[in-house]
Amino acid sequence: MNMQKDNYLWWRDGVIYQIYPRSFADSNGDGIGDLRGIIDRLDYLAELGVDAIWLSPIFPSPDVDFGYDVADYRGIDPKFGSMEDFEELLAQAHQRNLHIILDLVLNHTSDQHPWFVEARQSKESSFHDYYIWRDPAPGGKPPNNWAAIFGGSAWEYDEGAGQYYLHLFYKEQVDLNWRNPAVYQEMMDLFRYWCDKGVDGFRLDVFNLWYKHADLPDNPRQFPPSPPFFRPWDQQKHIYDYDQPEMMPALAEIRSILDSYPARYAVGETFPEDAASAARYSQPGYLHAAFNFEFTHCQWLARPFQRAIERYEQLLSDEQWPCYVLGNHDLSRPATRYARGDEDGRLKVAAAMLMTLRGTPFIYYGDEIGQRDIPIRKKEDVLDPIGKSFWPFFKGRDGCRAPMQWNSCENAGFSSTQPWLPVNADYSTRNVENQAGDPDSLLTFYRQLLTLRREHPALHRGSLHMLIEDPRFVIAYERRYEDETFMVLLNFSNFERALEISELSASEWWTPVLSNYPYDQLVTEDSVINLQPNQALILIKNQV
Ligand code: TEU
Ligand code: CA
Repeated sequence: MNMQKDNYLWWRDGVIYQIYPRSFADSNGDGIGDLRGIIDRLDYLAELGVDAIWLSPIFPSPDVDFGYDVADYRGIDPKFGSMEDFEELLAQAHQRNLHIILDLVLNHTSDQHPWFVEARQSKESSFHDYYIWRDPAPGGKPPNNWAAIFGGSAWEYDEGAGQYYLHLFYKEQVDLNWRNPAVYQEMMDLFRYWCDKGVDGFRLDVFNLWYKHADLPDNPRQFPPSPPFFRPWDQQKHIYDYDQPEMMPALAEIRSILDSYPARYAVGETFPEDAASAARYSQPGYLHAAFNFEFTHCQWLARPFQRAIERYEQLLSDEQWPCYVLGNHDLSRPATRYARGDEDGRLKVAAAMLMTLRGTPFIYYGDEIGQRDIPIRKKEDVLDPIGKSFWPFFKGRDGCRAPMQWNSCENAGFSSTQPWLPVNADYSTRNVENQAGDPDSLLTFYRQLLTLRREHPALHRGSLHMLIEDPRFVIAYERRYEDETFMVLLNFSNFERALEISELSASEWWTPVLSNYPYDQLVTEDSVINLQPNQALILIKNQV
């Protein structure tokens, strides 16, 4: 690993890699990825040049929503390994300067969590008030009109308690009552528990849903419904079921707990995704960052991407830090959205952009080799519960969760047995081993980008100036820090595009430092650069 500049801060200046643990590497041949598998691949991640690993949930879970239904916030699911394995992962990661981020799902617990098992026994149970219960409305109906994000009503009647409980996702994912001081305290203690173990940061699942309006009023109707239109959820204005003001002090307290340890980090997932509310929750004193998902909705055109960057930069104050993603475990992979056939040109442009913008970039496992979604053909094959319920309107999220393609051996080197989800059929050619040995591969380009970014504060810390106001094909910007300036040129089109440097930038000389095409010439003020189809070109300003 390269020497780091003195005030390099891992979560601000570095790059974060998301692992979906079921699908990364299986060490014991049960078809499910595990912590030992990750330990075995730490050298790969260190070589790639990332600074941190976000692990999708590894806590004990009955897997109704594959880990996003947690039955014990302080344990490790045996299918992933033991607490000793986790401690070893932490130690081995730290040895390589890799930080570990856990995914905390604190809006809801599994219905198998001991708190809920107790809570549903009766109204008198001391855990009853850990969750949100109401008596049936007249006629036995649900207490209000709220809808679940995963379909149907947000209320489920429970015989044992003789009341309805609230669930904004599946009925097996029961919403916690954050207004109960005991729940609140549990959560604050949980942050301390994992920080004391040496965990470096947290990704907070749907955190803006933690607080609901205390009186649970009906939501007004939304007409016409919002996309994707077919759920009761889409037919309401969500005034009372999330984004309540009590969120802010809770985040402030979490922040002060994290700040009592060195260099801890919290990144939040707002749902529904909304750049403005993400910006509000990541103000100084609250979360370090909140995901901006706008890129994941952009068509492959220069203008929408540049607009997304500009909007975001405007939303954030100078003390705030952007946080970009191209994909995650809920979304179709960028390769499936952007790439044409088996070609990776566009993915190189996307990578160059992500790695040279202001802010913390996230890489979802497998995107560095351009993994494509696996096809989902039949309802019987679907494992993701929302794919089953919403078939055929939505086929679920299995497509982006297929095993990591390590090599051309059977099961792509992921496992010695048949994996829990099929490996993509292209694994015999598209895999880490092949790309690591290929100077023109996407993986090699990612490695080069990460090295360059780490070595130059201008690329991670510098200011950002757009050079073309209303781009049709090419996004061009400068990154500057102290006496260093870079120019980044990204050709989003599939054709050659000529750029006159004098029109872009002051009269200086530029030296190309990285591109996905061969380059040799120095660029002078009167040069015309012919960008090749989907070329990304990074240049550095010569010192005079
Ligand atoms: O996601 C929030 C969420 O509900 C959406 O991202 C949803 O998965 C998507 O719109 C479906 O198309 C978080 C987690 O990332 C997700 O994996 C969990 O299922 C969900 O919360 C519940 O914990
Ligand atoms: Ca395993």
